Amino acid sequence: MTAMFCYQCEEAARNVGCTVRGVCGKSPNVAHLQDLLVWLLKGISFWAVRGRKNLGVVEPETDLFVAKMLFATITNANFDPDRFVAWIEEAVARRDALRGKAQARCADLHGADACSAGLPEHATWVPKTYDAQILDMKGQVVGVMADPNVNPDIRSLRELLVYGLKGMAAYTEHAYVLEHANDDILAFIEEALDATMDDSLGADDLVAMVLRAGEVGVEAMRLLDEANTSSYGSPEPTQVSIGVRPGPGILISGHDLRDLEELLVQTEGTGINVYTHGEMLPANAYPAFKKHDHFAGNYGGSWWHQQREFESFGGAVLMTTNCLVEPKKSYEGRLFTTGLAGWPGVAHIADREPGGHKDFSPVINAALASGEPEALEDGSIPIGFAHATVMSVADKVIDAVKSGAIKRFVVMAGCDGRHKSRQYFTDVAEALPKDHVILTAGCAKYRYNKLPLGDIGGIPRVLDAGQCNDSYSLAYIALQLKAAFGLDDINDLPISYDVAWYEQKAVLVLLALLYLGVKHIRLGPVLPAFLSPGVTDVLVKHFDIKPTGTAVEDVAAIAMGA
Ligand code: SF4
Ligand code: SF3
Repeated sequence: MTAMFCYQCEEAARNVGCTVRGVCGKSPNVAHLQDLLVWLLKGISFWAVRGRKNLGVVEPETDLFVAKMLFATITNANFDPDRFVAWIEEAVARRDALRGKAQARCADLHGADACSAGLPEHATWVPKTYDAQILDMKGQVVGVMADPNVNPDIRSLRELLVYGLKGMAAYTEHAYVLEHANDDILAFIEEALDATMDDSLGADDLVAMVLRAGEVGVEAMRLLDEANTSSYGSPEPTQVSIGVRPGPGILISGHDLRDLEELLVQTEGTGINVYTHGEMLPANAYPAFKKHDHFAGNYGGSWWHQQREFESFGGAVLMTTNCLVEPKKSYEGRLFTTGLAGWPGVAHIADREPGGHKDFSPVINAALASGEPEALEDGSIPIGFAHATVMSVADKVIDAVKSGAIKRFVVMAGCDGRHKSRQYFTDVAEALPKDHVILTAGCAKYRYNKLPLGDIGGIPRVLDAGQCNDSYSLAYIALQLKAAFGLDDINDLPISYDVAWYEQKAVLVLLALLYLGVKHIRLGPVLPAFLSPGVTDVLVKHFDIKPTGTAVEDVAAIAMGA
């Protein structure tokens, strides 16, 4: 197997790139297949953009397929080469169906010769066979470093855009699963993918496209927020149990709320308790889920603790999305994936048919045949501070700010990860002055959500808005406070940003914040490897982005309003 190159997440080896095997566990084979799939998605986009703009040819199912496939290549979602081979075959078939329609329409309008000249390879390439090794070889020459002569800043901006689009695709796919659609988002994803293959675009054009990705990203997050809250109600302040109950259990992780809904219905009356893990924790605050008596609370911490915690859980485990870690033999037989998640050899629950539901009976049977969860801790933690809750006490919050009881908010949203340096976020949370309130979303919260940080006049000092998928709440709260205080500039709010990143949804959240004009963001534990020195300079110059420093220095600066 020859070298791979991937630097899309915070764990990129040596903060340069993974070249032997992903730190995440991604094999070179899967890395090459993912590179080939993304390249083919650019080929689909080539035809989708031209079909949509000039020819009246639109294939909505293929547009959604592009988003799903970008989501499938997000860090820690899918490691199964067989699934990628099948998706590559589907990508070629969809691209060529779109190409056929677009070229036929073009020929009608302009003559056949005008529609088949000068086509780029990604718009036309077809493999001789769908053999994994053949596809692997092609993947090796179409990845990030395929053309060594590309200007490093151009490469950096193209990849920044692709990773932001992966995050956007994930949010959008979640909304579509709940039957909330905005085809303009899918059209933008294709327009931007197509732009990454356009050599006529310079750095300024790509910076503009990156900021548009932030703008469309806000809409994608709003759409998902609407999908979640209209389906399951607005999250409400909730004390979630972190202990265990007697009896068999299913642990559900990832971000897909519809999977949880169907699992809760199908486990009703079976004697099985359903617990959340990692990013599913915020589901405990939704009225539609809380009404199930066997919805038992949260078990364990963030994604990277899963090998130890899935083992001690003892029951069946269902991963609905990222972040999946290589399973240990001790629980591999009771682990299931569904949706776009996958690991070779791990049982996969098939998608629902239109109008139907998934069949979780294999998960239920595995739970009934397995042991009971071993308690890791007990007590409860507060969650459910999404925008509706926070804005329902807006007067109290505004009064607290005006009276000085709350001096500052610190947005500490984002991801968690394995690096020891992430202790920084725990240290910051502990050291912040007692009149500072943390606003969080995403699994970054596990670095401090069990600390006794107290409250300010009944307002908890950690306001947990939910999953990384709920980051919209934080932007919404900031915009509402800006209006309430009559400010022109969002940066005049008493809010500091100390964001933890790991995967590509956090990249999209960052782009959304930049689009909203937020400056002075601290980003850690390290700046992304895919930012070239030139692109980093642009971000520093225009947005004053900076890497996290030491906890002591940063807390001192935050307390001074920086
Ligand atoms: Fe490395 Fe992250 Fe890519 Fe995995 S996703 S191969 S850890 S850069
Ligand atoms: Fe975490 Fe994988 Fe959602 Fe990125 S890192 S927040 S799960």
